[in-house]
Amino acid sequence: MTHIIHPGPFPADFIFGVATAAYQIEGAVKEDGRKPSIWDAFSHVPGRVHNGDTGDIACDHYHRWESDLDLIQSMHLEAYRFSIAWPRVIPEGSGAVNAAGLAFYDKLIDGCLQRGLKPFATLYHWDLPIQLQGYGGWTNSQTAHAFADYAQLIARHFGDRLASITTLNEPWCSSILSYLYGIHAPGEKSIDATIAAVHQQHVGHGLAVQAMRAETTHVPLGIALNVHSVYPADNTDQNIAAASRFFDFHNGIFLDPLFKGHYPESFIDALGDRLPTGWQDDLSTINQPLDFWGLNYYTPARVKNAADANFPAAQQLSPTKDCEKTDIGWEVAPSAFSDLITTLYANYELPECYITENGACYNDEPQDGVVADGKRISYLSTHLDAVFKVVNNGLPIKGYFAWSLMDNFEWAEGYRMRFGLIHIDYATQKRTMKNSGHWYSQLAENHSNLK
Ligand code: IFM
Repeated sequence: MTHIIHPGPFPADFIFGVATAAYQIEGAVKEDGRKPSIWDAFSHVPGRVHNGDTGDIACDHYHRWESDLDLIQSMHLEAYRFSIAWPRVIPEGSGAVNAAGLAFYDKLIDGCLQRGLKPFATLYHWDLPIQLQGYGGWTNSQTAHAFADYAQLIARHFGDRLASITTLNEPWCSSILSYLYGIHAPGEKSIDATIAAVHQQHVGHGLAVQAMRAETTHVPLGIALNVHSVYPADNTDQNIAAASRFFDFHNGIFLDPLFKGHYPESFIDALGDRLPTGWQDDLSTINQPLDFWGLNYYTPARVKNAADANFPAAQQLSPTKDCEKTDIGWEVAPSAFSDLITTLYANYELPECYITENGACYNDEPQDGVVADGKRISYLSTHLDAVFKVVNNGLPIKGYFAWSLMDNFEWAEGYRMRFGLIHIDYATQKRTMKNSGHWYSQLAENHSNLK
């Protein structure tokens, strides 16, 4: 169903941008001293990624960054959110710094500034240096400390030129999806490893914020969370209780320690004995004041009670046959987006927010040079309208980053799932602006005329 509306006008200081992540676009995985990350290893294991796809070449952005930045500039956008590949700048995770890695991001950041784009950097979008996985990856507190050292280096080297630094992107994915469901690298399926990873990522975030604040007071610091908007499958007491547990276990275990300084009681009751020894002493490190937080939203979770579900006795349902879905099978529900933001601000003391990711997978291909992706325009316009509504209600949402600038390596789905505003022909690396890209550019241009 195509339904296009014209959201806004947004406040003049609202920022429109696009987002990407290093492993999904850069390629050049063996160049200039970069060493492997867990995703290099994982994607090369047969059966882990659809079609055996890897990020070896991806969008070849490492070599095409200048023309890619030109494209963003041509879209009248104000900001570019990208991630820094930890294994490019500290190839073994800790220890020796790779000057060529820093030089790449020097060029990228300066290239943004020269084009009037605010650089929003993310430190960790899942490409953990593989050396650290050898010691247990995020299950080991050593990784949290290595992350803080890496963060300090980035703040020292780039801090005065960055518009913001996000510590972790979607720690739910790099713990639960990666250590419990085994879908993302490193592909484990262990409840103990999951809980250790959740906790050590929190510690890494807290230590990183402290280390970066010691380097610079200038750059705003935050974290990006993919908080689920959770609905019970129906109004039975059992399913309402399941939805509440699901919220605690999938959202609360991230939001509560970060913004309230403790884990949800239900989580501690059920699984607290599996947290690393001395976890209580880490809570004040985790609960750092932040300048902003990022919300990544795509789709709601509808859940029902299921006694045999491993985590946490609640089961997420697949979207029903008749509901509107994107090509990856995710339900389209813009009202869940505004409900979620409203609920979160009612229940947590949250700082200013950027929508650090929102977008849709539609796999339209070019025909005569045109990608007619009307469904993506519909998705973006209705979701931006949801953001506009909460901004109008006085909630401090300061900007919106469409996911994604261009089609890219969609993790376990490989290249078959396309989220870009720009189409990539992977055989030739030709970029084609989709109709959604033109639509978003127009929106950004109209907005920039307000300034
Ligand atoms: O592509 C991912 C991104 O890396 C993290 N957030 C969700 C996107 C779509 O699945």
